[in-house]
Amino acid sequence: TYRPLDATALTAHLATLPALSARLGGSPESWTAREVSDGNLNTVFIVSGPAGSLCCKQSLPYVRVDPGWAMPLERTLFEARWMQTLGAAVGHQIPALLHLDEGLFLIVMEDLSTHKVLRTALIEGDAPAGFSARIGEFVGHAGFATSWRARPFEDLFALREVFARNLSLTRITVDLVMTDPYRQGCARNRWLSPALDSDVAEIQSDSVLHAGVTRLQERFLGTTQALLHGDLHTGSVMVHNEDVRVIDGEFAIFGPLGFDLGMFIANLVMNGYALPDRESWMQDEISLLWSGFCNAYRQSWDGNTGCGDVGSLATPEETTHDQDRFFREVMRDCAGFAGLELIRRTMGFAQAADFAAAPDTAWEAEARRRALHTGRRLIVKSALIEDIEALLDAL
Ligand code: SR1
Ligand code: MG
Repeated sequence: TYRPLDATALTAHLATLPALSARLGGSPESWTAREVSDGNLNTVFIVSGPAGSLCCKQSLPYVRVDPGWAMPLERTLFEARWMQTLGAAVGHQIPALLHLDEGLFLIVMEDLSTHKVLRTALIEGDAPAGFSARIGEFVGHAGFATSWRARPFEDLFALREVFARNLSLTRITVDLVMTDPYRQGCARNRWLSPALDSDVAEIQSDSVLHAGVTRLQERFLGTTQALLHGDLHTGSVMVHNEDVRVIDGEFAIFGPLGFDLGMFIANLVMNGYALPDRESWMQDEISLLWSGFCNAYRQSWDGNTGCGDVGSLATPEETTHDQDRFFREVMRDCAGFAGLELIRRTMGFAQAADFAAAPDTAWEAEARRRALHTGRRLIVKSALIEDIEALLDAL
């Protein structure tokens, strides 16, 4: 039966589970549980014992940072399904799932306390250069493995049905990312100061921009290219030297790959705008993300020996041509979704913490203004942004 677990109740619950108790070692009296909740939605505890530690994540019946906002509990079930679905393709890039309790809406996974949240590392200036290549590979391998190219379509359609039920969190994305910021008077919007009033007013009255946003809504809800992470910002990645892990797959949904890539890029861009001397570093990371993605996806495509059951009719030359067409389409989506993320993290409900790390308030206001204007440009011009050079020019 569901009940929110505090540290004491969680420890007592783990003591009833022999496999997890063995991982912790010793007796339950020797265990410690420390709350490390950091995201907007759930509670997270690290439980440590003499032999090891566990990360325990539980849904609350509301949004953790806004308890007046009711939220169904099912999200941890979708996160567990996301981990199970991706295990074969990218298991080394996500935490190991150790236990799922469907009644308590509790998942227990590998503790990554040796790692640091990428957003924190970026703000503190100690992110290991090149992490974006690993994220690109993750999106490429996971994206191919959950596409019609890699699986019999009967299996794929069954998987799509599972994630098509991830309604509550998809509603959050549709509202917070691609609707609210463009609505005048929406109570969930907020921005730094009156210095941005006129920039926000432009965003909310720009019919060319709104037509671009509508096209992206159509792409997000009408495309089933692959199973997305669905919330791939820099707070959903943990790094420790060369080890780069993607966490928090609770927003998983089938959609266009450019959604994940664009969201990640936008969060790099905001860090690059907020902190001094980051721009060439930021461009290098974005290039690595894109080449990592293309190489991984192309490699899986070239090496695909008929796991999917649709026979290829293409010659090698035609396949290369088809791949190039595919990557141009992903890049157009990527540019547009990066634009949506820039705008919503600057004036929407869930903002990027990077801005507050700017050297002073004038710098922060300018960084935010740049994010809004770049976001608009990316959305409006996305149809023309078909390769990495065009994307970097637009940034
Ligand atoms: C109410 S949830 C707000 C945001 O936090 C999550 O991480 C997603 O980015 C969501 O849009
Ligand atoms: Mg999250």
